Amino acid sequence: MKIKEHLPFFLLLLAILIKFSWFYNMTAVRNHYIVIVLITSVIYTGLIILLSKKPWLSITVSALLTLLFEGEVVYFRYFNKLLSFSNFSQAKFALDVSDVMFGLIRYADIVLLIDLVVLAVILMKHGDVLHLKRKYKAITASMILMIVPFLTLASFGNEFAVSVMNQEFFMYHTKDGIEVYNHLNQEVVIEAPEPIETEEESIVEEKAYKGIFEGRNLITIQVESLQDMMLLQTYDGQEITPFLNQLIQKDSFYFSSYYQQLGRGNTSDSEFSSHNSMYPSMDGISYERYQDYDFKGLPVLLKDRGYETVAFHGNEAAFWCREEAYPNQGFDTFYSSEKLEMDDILGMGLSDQSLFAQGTDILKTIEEPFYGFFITLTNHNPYVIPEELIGIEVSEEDKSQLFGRYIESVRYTDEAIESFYNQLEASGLLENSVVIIYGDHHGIPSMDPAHKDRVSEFLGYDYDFDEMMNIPLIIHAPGSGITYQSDDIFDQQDLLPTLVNLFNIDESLNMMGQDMLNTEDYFALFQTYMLTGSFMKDDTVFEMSRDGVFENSRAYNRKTREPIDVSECREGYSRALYEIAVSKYLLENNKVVKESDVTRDVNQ
Ligand code: GP9
Ligand code: MN
Repeated sequence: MKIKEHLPFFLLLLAILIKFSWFYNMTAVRNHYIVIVLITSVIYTGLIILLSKKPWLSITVSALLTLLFEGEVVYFRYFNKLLSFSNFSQAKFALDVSDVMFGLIRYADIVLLIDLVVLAVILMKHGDVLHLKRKYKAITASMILMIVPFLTLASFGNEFAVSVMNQEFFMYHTKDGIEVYNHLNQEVVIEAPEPIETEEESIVEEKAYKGIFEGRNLITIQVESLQDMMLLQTYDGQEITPFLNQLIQKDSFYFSSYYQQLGRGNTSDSEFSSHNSMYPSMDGISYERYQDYDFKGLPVLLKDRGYETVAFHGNEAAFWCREEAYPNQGFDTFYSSEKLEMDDILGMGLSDQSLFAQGTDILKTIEEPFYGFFITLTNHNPYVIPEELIGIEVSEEDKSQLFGRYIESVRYTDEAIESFYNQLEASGLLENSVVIIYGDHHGIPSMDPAHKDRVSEFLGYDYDFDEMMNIPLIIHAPGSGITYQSDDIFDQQDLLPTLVNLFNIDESLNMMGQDMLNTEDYFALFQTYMLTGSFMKDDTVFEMSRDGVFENSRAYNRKTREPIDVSECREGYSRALYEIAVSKYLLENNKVVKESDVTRDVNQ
């Protein structure tokens, strides 16, 4: 072989190897890294060679695939997960968060283009080096087909094949495509899962706090991107959330280890989990997928008891399919941007200050008791607050980063909530109300080293998933005299069961969560950011491995930060999978409010 003659081809191979080494570094491949880089490189090179007779086709396919690789990297930076065909339903909302997306692109991403440059030069000048003899073409084609035995082996549970399949670009997307196709074609019937052995649930005879809020109005403030680490915390000697800190101290239940519970619908899933105590879907947006289904979540239960139920959000009604979903979720009226006066736009929509002011005026006109559900928007990534509205001093260096802007923005929302309280008090609505405040989900991704390092420095310990996904929950009841603080693990599934007890609206319901005031079982599972199978129980944090192999997972103690042997986490892992299967079964078969052969309580 004449090396010189084939030099352009070797250069192309080298560029492709660099491209994928970098790609898999960016998508956190840790197991079988070299094998995976080689497999993708072989398949990708094979495609180029097979198409090289038509240079424009070859370069178009590479360019399109490269665009996908970049999309994958950007998505991974935010969601800690590869894209799925089930993400298509989210795509229509992507433009509205384009500034977040563009903020995730790095200059270094240019590495992904390296082979395209080499390929363009080759096709222009030395196109023939890619023209292989027929028999070599056959070999190349058969190398692409190596996907088939891998997927077959993985389907039999071979650990190596499973690990490679879940990480390698072409195999993962082939598997994902088949799964999503089957779902769309209704070939998959969601069966009731087989019950698993778990610890006996503690049965509480006399429920604490039963009915103490019966008959009061309820106002929920779901705060955009509010993390618990901002509360009871100072920045340069200044309290970040002085008003919320004050609320916690008086007439409140405060849960400081409360967790977000999301599927594919982000903010809307936070609403869905909190209102329905069901795990949101990973196969699409729950508000879209289950919009015609029967629910008996918080708004419906209150409506059945004579409450007027009203939702407020300063964005278009169609966003996250709220418009279609809210009637069956139990809302009488939805005040979205179409119905509100859009008189003060900040970031993605109406400012929190204006939302609360208009909301108070509307609440004054409706008959009590009412349920007012407010979804704030101002504290949304990229957290840009106009100078004159910034109520906290942040250093120039921090201000140039997400972390500093986040602190300014959180303070803005804290002040907006304070104004809301003042208006509610002045209108006489506050004293007979209960106000719930919780964050919808995290605001600063811990997966991104640029943010992780600064937040870790701020906290004084490693900023990891247990801190990132920790949102605050405050249940404030003026005049109640309650000062209750809990650091036990709960999540958004647990809100409804807790309120069912506090408002005495108990019914025979299927709920995945539990009453936080009447349990000693502290458990939360995760499906986003940490992969399905991940969970937290007591002080243990278990993060399911990126490659889907249990033994490759990671576990640590959230208080000591010491590693824990993953073999101790089998039971929690099985429980997480089981609970997701039960929830999926109930939702997919529209059995949330109907008599069901499966309930959440595995001991029944
Ligand atoms: C959109 C708002 C923000 O209406 O709720 O959604 P997010 O981008 O946080 O999912
Ligand atoms: Mn949100």
